Amino acid sequence: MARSVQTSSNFRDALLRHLTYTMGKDPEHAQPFDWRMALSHAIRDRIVDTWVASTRKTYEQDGKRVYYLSMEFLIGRLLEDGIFNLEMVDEAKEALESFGMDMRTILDDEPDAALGNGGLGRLAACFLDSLSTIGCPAYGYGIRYENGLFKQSFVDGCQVESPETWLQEPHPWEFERPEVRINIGFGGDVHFENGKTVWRPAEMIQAEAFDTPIVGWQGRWANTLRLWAGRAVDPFDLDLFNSGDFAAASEHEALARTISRVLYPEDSNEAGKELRLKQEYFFSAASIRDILRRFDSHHNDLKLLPEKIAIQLNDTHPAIAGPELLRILHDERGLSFEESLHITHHCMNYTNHTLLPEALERWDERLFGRLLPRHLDIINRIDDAHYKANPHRSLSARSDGQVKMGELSFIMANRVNGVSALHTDLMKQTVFKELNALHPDRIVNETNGVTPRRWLHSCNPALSGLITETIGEDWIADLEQLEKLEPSIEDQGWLDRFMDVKNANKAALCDYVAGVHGVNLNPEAMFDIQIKRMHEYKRQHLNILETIAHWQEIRDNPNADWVPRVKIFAGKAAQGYHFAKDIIRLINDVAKLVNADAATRDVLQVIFLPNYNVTLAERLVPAADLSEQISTAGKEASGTGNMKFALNGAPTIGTLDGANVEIREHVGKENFFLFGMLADEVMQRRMMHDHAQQAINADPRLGRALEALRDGTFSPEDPGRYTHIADNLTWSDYFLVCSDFTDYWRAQREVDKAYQDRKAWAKMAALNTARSGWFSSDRTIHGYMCDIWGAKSLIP
Ligand code: NBG
Repeated sequence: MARSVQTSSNFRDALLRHLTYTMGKDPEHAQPFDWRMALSHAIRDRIVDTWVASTRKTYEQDGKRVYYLSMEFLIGRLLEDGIFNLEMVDEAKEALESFGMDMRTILDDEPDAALGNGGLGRLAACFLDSLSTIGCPAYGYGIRYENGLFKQSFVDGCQVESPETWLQEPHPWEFERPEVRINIGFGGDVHFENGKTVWRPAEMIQAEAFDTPIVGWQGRWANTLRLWAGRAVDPFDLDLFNSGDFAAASEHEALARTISRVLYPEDSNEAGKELRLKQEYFFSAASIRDILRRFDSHHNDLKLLPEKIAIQLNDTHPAIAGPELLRILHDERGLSFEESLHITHHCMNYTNHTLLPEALERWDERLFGRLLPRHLDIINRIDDAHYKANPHRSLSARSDGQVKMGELSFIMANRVNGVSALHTDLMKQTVFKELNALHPDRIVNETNGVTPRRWLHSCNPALSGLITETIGEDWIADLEQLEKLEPSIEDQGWLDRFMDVKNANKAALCDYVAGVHGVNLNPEAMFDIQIKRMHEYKRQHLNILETIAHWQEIRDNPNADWVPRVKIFAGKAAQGYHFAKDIIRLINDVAKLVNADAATRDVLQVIFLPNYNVTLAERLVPAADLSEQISTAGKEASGTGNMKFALNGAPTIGTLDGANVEIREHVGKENFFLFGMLADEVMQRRMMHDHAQQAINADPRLGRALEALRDGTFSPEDPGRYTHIADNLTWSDYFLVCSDFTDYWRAQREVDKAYQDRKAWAKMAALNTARSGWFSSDRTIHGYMCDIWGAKSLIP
């Protein structure tokens, strides 16, 4: 007791010290920003102690280090995460309250670090959390985007993008490392001199390192996230300045900085292709140099490299790291090509995150050769060596004037993995069929997971508290212990408490939406939520079409016993993806009409919340009753939102796609609302030329909903606005919205029926929580460590 009083007064002192000496403020005049910075620094000090100890231990033990190269790290806010991981919630709260400050206000002042698009980037962030919790020595390497992904707002229901400004205020979590600056070359030509190949780049940009410590559960270990920022080698030209050309004098710096300015949405179009390739090489090459420098500081035999390091390529974006490592080993360190290839191969692994052909990176050979002439030669040699070893192969990493990064990554990698059981199987049958036949042991599956610290313990403290009270707190680092909740689920008193938590979370969301958006949601209604990037394969349009049909049905028969629902959407569309933007606008237009309809608004509300990000997800996931995971089967590699919802007690309505398959197996088929075609049925159905018309003819509800798009019901001021969506669904419908509509409708009515029996529903929701323990990213990381990296935990 005495000790805890002692530590909290120590922490209060630390807070005051940072407010005074780091921020230069007096408590009397400090703003929430000053308090947030002071609190962040006080928490950061504790993290740094762990960080320094972890780094020391890693050097002492000289174990294998894991390097996770990723174009995206969607880490979100860090202050609350740090406080929870260090178990300092009460201390921080008390310290702030002693100065009359409310902790929630301070936490909500932090901007969301939006350094990613969606699942791929968030997965990387969950992995960092798990690597630190497990104590596996690891580094995340990425780009310090000054503006991240755009901010989304709506004007007349349309998505409008503006730059994200998370770095405009000082960012307390990073440490600038001006001493770690690496020159990265582009362009130029390749010479042969004194028996050696030499690449003479025409342009140089400096990569400067910024480190963020990532602390694990209970502060036992911390790893590093190292992000690279673009800097000019020669930032300021004094001669130009003195000659009066002030703008040109700093042009170098401005150009160099553009390389780490924005993140391109992965499914955007041609725009910025060259800059994107430059970004990929920029951070991959800086990371490889840094990895070798660290290796060299303690070893002098490059043959040891595969024993000491494992590099994970998060999708193909960092694939150029392979040829870069090979180039350094061969051209600069003088190893033979074969030996360099052998070493590189045993260091590299590749995770595939999508089977969508348009998302598999391919680069025009001319562009590639212009920016990276030596790498193009090396890729040729890698591909030739593969051909020599496999003379019957028909594929190649270079064809039709393109460099194919998927094939290249597969050929270079020691292990290739998919992110759910179904996705890994489909990889073997489709995109990598031939390569899998040649290398049958290379592909492994590592089903995705999410960190229970952020996605339950910290985002849903009331549920976390109930769980801990019931089974103790070990579940936080060993999520499968949630199984121990099952006996309590038989106890009605416990189930009531479980639902009280859900209802309180829903009420909190209602307050937030009313406060920020001025919309009053009905907290008694079922909260039905679809939040993810906007994409046709994810089928937000299937959801809104069903909503329209449902609304029409309610209007036909307003006095029937309807189950009240609130349909919640959130998600960003890539700037250049017009169809996805039109779906956003449609949802907003439907919301406008439906929410104003006196005949239906008590039982149906629709809302699209702007600027979806990690922070918004943390509000929505705990408040969900129903999780929408309705992609066309075969298209969603895994999904991770699906896991977050199930873990927080929201059953899924979904197709047999991605990790939904495994979620259903774990939670039990009676606790999952399944609908839709299977992946092979999808392929069959697509062969029918009139699949959509047949589906429309067979289901008058679908026909009527499409008609409402055509007749301007939702856009009377511009009746033709949604005709193209109706036409697309009627005449092409690649993602089979129409063919799955009828079964989706059926499943939704089953959901209604189930929700009416509140006791049975509570049980289903609680079973989703109790049986989702397998979807922890700790389990996933243990899988990577054992099947792919051969890495070990250094926590005793
Ligand atoms: C996404 C998939 C998701 C998957 C995440 C993480 C890309 C390219 N892929 O289904 O669409 O959950 O990766 O693996 O962002």
